[in-house]
Amino acid sequence: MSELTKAAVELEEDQVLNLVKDRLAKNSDEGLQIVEELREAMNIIGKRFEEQEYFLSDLVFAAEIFENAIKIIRPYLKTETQKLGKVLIGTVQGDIHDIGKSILGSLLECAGFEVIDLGVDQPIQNFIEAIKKENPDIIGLSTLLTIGFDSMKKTIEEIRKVTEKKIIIGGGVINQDWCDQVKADLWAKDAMDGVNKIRELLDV
Ligand code: B12
Repeated sequence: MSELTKAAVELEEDQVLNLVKDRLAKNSDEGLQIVEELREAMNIIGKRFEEQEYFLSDLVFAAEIFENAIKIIRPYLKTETQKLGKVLIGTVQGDIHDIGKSILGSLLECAGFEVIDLGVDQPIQNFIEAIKKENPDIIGLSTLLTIGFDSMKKTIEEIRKVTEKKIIIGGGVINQDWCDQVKADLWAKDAMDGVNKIRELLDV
């Protein structure tokens, strides 16, 4: 486990933010690697929560640390200036997990996509209205909760009635089996994989 992952798991905010700043000062290309190490910490924190070693308040604090770290990292992620296409993203209704989806949004923007981020806990109707208004090239849905399955499935069913644009999904619990069952077009294991798959799909 890296020093950064360890500090994040221990919820040592000052140490995490200082390590992030130091590493970026030494090597400005490390942004993605740092995100990955923080994500590893989140997985460990999630396991500790499951084992009742950490409480909900710890998850809230962990999320705050992660978000503050991302604020420092964001300017270091490479930004392309061309517009490759428009991506609509959001977390489905019933789920308030935000961090993974927002990282996807940041990486897409850095890669040169226009991103419309609806936010979390989004009712189907909000997706439908945004699709009609924005006419995105692709739609990305996120959930981290097992109980997000039904919500995601229904959201996809309704989106299919108004557009033929492709739907990509992601979030902690999602795998190929889940993707097949909710009838999404494809899934991504992490945000970078998502960006690559979206590029492939749109041929850009
Ligand atoms: C932080 C956190 C919270 C924070 C979220 C704060 C925020 N602003 O987002 C708070 C405290 C609010 C929270 C609440 C809850 N949480 Co929570 N949470 C977590 C935790 C520790 C980390 C999640 C995270 O941010 N990970 C880091 C990011 C970067 O990773 P990621 O989300 O997977 O995203 C990456 C990829 O999946 C992908 N991706 C994500 N979305 C998308 C979308 C697309 C289109 C694509 C292509 C890719 C993509 O890209 C990202 C970057 O690579 C996880 C543990 C874990 N292992 O994930 C539990 C976890 C997800 N939570 C869990 C639970 C149970 C809850 C609560 C129900 C707890 C409660 N009793 O109230 C509530 C849910 C409330 C609700 N209705 O949503 C469980 C879910 C279990 C399950 N399978 O259903 C987990 C797994 C913890 C556990 N092991 O028990 N949580």
